[in-house]
Amino acid sequence: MRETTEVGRPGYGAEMRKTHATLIFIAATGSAVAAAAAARKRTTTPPEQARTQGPEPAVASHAEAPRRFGLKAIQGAARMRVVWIAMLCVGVIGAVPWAVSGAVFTDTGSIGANAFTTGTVDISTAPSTALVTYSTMAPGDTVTDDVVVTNGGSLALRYAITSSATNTDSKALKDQLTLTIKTIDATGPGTPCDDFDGTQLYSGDLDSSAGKLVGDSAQGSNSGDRSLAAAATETLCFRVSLASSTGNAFQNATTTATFSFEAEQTANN
Ligand SMILES: [Ca+2]
Ligand SMILES: [Ca+2]
Repeated sequence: MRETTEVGRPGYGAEMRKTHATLIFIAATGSAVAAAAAARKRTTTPPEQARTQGPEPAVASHAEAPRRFGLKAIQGAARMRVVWIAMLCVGVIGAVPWAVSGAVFTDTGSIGANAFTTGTVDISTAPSTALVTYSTMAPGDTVTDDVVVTNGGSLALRYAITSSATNTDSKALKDQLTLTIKTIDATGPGTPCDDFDGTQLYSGDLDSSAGKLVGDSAQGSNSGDRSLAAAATETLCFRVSLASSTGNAFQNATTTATFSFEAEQTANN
């Protein structure tokens, strides 16, 4: 009996180590509390069971007891795991109403029809051709006429006037002519240019040295540039004179000039 007992105890210990390892696994996966409870059950023998078992249990009894205790511990751990899973489910289910209640009413306001249209720069003159002409000019003659400059665009503009003159022969009449430009008459502007006493804007060769008569067509505000508000007009007076000193070499000579009014926007420029 003693030898059997001594042989049986190591076997009993091996079974218990297996059970203990199982409990540790259970505890690691679900519940440390379940593992502790299982351990207490494993190591504590109920008094009544101790009395009925007697001092020396048989080898078969020692082998059977750990299995029973192990099975109970596993069953206990399983129940605890079920409890934990149930608690998790309760937590998840409890969170669902919160997620659903996160929906809120929304609305969006909008402003449409935000349209943008660019303005226009539009300059024109009246007349648009043959502003000043003279067909039988003699030394000392003068011809004067007015031109109305109109801003037909929707933007304010500034403009410059340039000239390009050519001789139709080799006599260079253009260099014998003097062009003078003034603003509308100060005296009796209703009959423009007959008094020719407005502000002088230019006086020189018919085509100037660089073609520049009034202002500068280069972009930006330049000295002499004329300004016109949208839909505004102004009248200028052009006068061309043939010098009294013009010699016989210029008889039957012809020249033609083109005056250009070059406008640009005033805004941001
Ligand atoms: Ca006048
Ligand atoms: Ca300019």
